[in-house]
Amino acid sequence: MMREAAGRGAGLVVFPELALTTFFPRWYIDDQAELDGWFERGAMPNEATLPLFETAKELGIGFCLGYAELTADGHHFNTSILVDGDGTIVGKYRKVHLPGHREHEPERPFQHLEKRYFEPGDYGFRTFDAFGGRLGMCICNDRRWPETWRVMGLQGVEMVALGYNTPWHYPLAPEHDHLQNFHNHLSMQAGAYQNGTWVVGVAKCGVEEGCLMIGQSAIIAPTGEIVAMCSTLGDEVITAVCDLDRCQEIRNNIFNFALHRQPQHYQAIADEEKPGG
Ligand code: ING
Repeated sequence: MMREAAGRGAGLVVFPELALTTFFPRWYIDDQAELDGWFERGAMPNEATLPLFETAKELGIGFCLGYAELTADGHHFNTSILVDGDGTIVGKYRKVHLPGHREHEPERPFQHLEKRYFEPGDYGFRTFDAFGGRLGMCICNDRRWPETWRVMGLQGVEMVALGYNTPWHYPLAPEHDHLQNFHNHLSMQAGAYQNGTWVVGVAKCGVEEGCLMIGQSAIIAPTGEIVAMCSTLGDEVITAVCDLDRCQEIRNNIFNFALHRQPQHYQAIADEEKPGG
């Protein structure tokens, strides 16, 4: 798929969340060695990913890759890296918003044990000057939280690359299952428009180990418009020409932060919730 993208002239390929493995948080795994087997140990590239790095360098194309990270000192993160066209890691992100639950809940049709298997990311939401612009990353559930986008928007982000593994069925609110695709695009389009940034949101989709996950990967302009979208649940490559200067149409006008924001009224957003709401 990277070769297909490069053949179309793409300079950056974005892969999904946990692109190297199945979405193993859907299983209760009580053996730590078995669980750690799903993680990439230490620094990247490792033996398993070296071919990807080498192919990217051969093609002169950058990529964003989501994977499970086990650090040398034993910490577990849901991570993504940004690698530029000569194979240099220019950005790294660790998922901040971990959805799901911590304890085994056998009554569920499948688990969502990200709170058990990963620690909340410790990098926060940073931006990286690469690919001729300012890029940021987030992962899956992060896209649903407006804070994710604004913290990067305040850094002048021009493109946010994110992957997601989103089950169609949400056991605690099945009445919303039919809204998963809508909420996916709602979150990313709002993030794009309200911060004047491009967004590339990439699904690992289709039926994985019996679990149907949504697709509709999309490339979204700073106006919030979807300029490219996948239309199947199979392996698909979508591309778009993303003029990062178009961010200014939004950032110089409707969302000119210096001109219009009133941060003296926003403190509540950064505070802990008060008990009882
Ligand atoms: N997955 C899901 C997501 O935030 C989820 C969890 C599914 C939340 C459906 C709400 C509804 O897209 C991950 N991996 O965060």
